Amino acid sequence: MQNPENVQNAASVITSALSELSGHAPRPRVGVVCGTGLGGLADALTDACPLPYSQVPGFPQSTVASHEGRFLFGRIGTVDVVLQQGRCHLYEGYAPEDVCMGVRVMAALGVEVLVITNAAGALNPRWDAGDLMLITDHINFTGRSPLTGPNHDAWGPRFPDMSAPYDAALGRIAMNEAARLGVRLERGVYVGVPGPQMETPAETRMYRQLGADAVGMSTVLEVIAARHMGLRVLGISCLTNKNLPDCMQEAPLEEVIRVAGEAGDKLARLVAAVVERM
Ligand code: 6GU
Repeated sequence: MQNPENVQNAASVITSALSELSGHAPRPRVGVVCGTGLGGLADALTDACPLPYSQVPGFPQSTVASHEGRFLFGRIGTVDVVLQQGRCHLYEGYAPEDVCMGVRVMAALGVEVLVITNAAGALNPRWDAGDLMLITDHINFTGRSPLTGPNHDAWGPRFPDMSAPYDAALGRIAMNEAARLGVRLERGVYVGVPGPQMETPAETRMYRQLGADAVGMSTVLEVIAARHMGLRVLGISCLTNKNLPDCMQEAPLEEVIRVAGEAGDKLARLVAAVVERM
C-alpha cells in the first residue's frame, strides 16, 4: 500500500543517491513522463544523471521491452528537470497506485509541473500517424482510480476537482512553441483504456462517439494522481496510427514504436522548447 511515508522514503533514497553521484541534491521543478519511443528527450538534457528504478525502494519496474526503467535528472536550458524513462501500465498487472508512483515520487522531490507524453491511436479521422496532439481533456475509461481507498490528506483532498485537469496556460505555451518550431500540434481528448488488446471496430466507433480524439493505455491515472497533489499538467500524445472504425488497420507494436520514435524527435524538440519557457 502506497502512502506519503513510503513515497517520501523513495524520494529520500533518490536524493541521497543523486547527491553522491552528482555532488548536489536534485531540485527538479518539472517532471516529464516519456512514453513509448519518446525517450529521445534525454538528448536535450545537460548534466544528465541517471538513476535506475531498481535502486528506488518499492518502485515498480516496467515489464515492457520498449520502456527503459530509470529516472534521468538534468537541466533543459536553465530549468531543473527529471525524466521518467519508462512507466508501468495496468495491463502489466500493476495496481493504479503502482502506475502513479513515479508521479508521486517526482512531486515529493519538488516537481510542480508534470509533462506527460504517450503513444496513442488517432480516432479523429482528420489526423495522420506521426501527428502530435495536445491533450485538452481526458476520459478515464479504465474503471480504476489511484485514489481508491483511504485519502491521504497530505497529498490532496478526498474529492479532487477535475474540471480543468490540463493546464490551459501550459497548453497555450505548447501551441505557440509548436507554431514557432513549425511542428503540427492538434488539440483533442484522450481516452485511457486498460488494454493490452487494441480496440475492436465497435469499440473504436464508441470511443469516437463518446468524444475522444485519441486512445491509449496510460496517462489518465497519472494525471488524476498529479491533479490530486496539485501539480500543473501538460499532456501530449504522439499519434502512432490511425484507428478508424470503418477502415481498421492493424497497429503492430513494432509500427507503434517506429512511428513514435520518428515523431519522438519532434516531440522532444517541442517539450524542450516549452520547458525552457516555464
Ligand atoms: Cl490504436 N489503441 C490503444 N489502446 N493504444 C494505442 C494505440 C491504439 N496506438 C498506440 N497506442
